[in-house]
Amino acid sequence: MVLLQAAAVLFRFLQQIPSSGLEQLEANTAERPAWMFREGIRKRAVVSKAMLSAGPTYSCMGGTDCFRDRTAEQRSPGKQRALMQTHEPKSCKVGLIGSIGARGCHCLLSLRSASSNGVFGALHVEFSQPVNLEEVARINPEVKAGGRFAPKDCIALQKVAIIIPFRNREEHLKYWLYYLHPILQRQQLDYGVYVINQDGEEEFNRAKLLNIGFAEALKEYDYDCFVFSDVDLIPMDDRNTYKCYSQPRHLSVSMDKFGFRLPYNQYFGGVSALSKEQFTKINGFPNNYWGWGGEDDDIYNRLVFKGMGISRPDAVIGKCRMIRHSRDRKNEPNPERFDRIAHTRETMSSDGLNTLSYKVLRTDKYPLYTKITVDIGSPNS
Ligand SMILES: [Mn+2]
Repeated sequence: MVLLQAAAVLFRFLQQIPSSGLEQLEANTAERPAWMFREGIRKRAVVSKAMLSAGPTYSCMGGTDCFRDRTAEQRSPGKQRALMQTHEPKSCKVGLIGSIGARGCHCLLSLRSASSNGVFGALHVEFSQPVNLEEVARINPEVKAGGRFAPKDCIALQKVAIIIPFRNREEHLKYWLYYLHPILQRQQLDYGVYVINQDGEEEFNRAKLLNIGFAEALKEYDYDCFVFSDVDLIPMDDRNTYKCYSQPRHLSVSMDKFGFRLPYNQYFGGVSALSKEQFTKINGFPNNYWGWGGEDDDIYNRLVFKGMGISRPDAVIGKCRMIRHSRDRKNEPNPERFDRIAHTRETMSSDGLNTLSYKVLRTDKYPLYTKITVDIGSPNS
């Protein structure tokens, strides 16, 4: 059904493309792999000299629809290159035809890095070498203090706060920063990285830390999308966009830990993305899941009870690695979790954003992330 709708959109889209060297795209649409329906429209095509000399163009129609042809950004004529055109409604004004550098159209996934380093898709992810954060900062000069980034040559489609619940996992965080900053920049997101550090020795409370991240990030910037990520999960494909969708998004669908498949259909743990609206609609996440487990199922229940469904990438794009670790001290399986999950419907309106209380102890702006250390109380407070 979704595929049919996507095909219909694609058909309408192709009807409107001006004849600017895109015949190849049109001629070969049948060969397009399924993932192309997910983020704009891309395909492999031979880039001709004519296409290169034409330069990158924006084509805007009727004042609302914008197509950006990035073909000419590819530097090597005659080679098989990714070719992309994307339909961005309501993002352009009439007559906006510019070159790269003009802040005209909204951002699309960039192919420039793909053409220069040959990587766009599957990524090699491993954890054998230690990471030096100064080096990571050096190779990511565009990332600003506190782990903020916005693309220079276009307007990002979404402002994304990435929230990482945290305690005593410095080594994992280094790997996360090392891998994710380049990916997120290639995805052309206007983003910030927030590490919410639980102070003290109480049982870990992942979901409450995520609520705090939502609240604190919004105090700093007008974010419209929130990606909630465990510190030890690294995507293995940069087409897995860390952004929000019309339905809440589950991103870590294909973890090595689970043999690259979902452990169960309702699984919503690991990495997820909710828009500001989706998050507030469910009153945020539960505040009283102390210790390991259950909070992700409670969140899933909340989404379902509010009539939402889960959006996911496919099992290839959704591949990710978890850094191997032993169970943390003070994060024992929560024995109350089964009972709590069974009562989400009754508890969700009185446990969440509207009952969130905590105290910020300190905020540190590091070059690659913002660390907010919080006192979140204890189970019986
Ligand atoms: Mn883990």
